[in-house]
Amino acid sequence: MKITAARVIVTCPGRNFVTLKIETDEGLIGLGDATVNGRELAVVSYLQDHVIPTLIGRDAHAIEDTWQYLYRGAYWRRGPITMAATSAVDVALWDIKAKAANMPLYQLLGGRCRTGVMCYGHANGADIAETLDEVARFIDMGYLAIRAQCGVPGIASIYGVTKDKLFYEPADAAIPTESTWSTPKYLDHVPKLFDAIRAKFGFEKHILHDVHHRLTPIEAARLGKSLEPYRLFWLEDPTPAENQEALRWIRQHTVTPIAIGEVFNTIHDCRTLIQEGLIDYIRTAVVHAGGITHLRRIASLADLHHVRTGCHGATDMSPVCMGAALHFDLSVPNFGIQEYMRHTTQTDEVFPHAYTYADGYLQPGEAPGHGVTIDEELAARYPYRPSALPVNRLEDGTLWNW
Ligand code: KDG
Ligand code: MG
Repeated sequence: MKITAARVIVTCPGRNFVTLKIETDEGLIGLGDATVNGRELAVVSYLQDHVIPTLIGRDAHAIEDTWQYLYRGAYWRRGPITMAATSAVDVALWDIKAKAANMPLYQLLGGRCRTGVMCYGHANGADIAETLDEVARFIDMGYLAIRAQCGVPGIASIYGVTKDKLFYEPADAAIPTESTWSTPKYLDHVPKLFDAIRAKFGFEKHILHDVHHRLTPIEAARLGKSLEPYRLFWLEDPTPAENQEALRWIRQHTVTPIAIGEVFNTIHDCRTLIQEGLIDYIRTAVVHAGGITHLRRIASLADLHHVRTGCHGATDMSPVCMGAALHFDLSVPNFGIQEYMRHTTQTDEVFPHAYTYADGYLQPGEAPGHGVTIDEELAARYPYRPSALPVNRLEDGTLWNW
């Protein structure tokens, strides 16, 4: 089966998405997500100018060889743009292969390892009382695991907390907006949130929290220690992890489980973390870490070291990424949890999908392929809108991690 055409579709049904569509001489088509939040057009160019011309005429079944061709063959390995483009091709080809086999993708990946994919939703509130209300709402929706984020007194705006509830859309302006950050205020407030959550709801539900790369290792160690009584499922992105060795500090001080990796692109970004047992969950996403092919490699390494998966699933992972992730989640032995920040109705309409949510679990569905399609006519009604992620400054104006 030969690849006859490939095209990039950019659409903004509430937020920007970049989708690769690959066509074959047997009439089968495949879709892959290539969205990099705030840098969408860089991936469009990478695909259109450098990848698509090399795909035409290739064997659509040769997934591993194509992956190696795009990774080794580029000479310039790794990086979010290269790996998102590679991922889009990889996922589109897995979609095609599974359609050719007339099977849902998870069957090609070894079949089900579990009955469903446990997911977590986002409870966020301006203050502790509002966050508690949101946690209650997710419990009512059947969630078994809930991420809790809360405004901090004295900080005007904070990562994860907005007026929107089921979806959170941080890329809010063409030129990045700026927010202010205070580590001391945050560190004093956060334990109060989890104290209130456990006091009100007990310990039955899994509770998670995202630090969004804001702390130094020793500050993160202090936070992990102070949250131990509340038994978090995970503490996410406590520090930026370009410096993987820094995670040793956190590990030496706390038994709060650590999750990291949503901005990682390859196995090399998490090799030290996994091999030295410095983390508990690896959060690499299908779209940003080289597709199903590379994510399975990361999961296999992680499995050797008792590290489980926890794929990134914010709104900027398109439904195509979410669909593919669910087949991966169902089929890897060391699955941990899947993030599920819902998409807007417009996004769901542009990307009809087979996956469903019920009672705390997601199912990828039984449609052949990954089960996500695109309504191109509808997509064309939502043109690209430049949107950048915010930046963050300390109270004295020093640029900090957002
Ligand atoms: O593009 C950035 C978002 O995906 C990110 O801010 C969301 O941290 C995030 C999460 O855990 O969902
Ligand atoms: Mg995160």
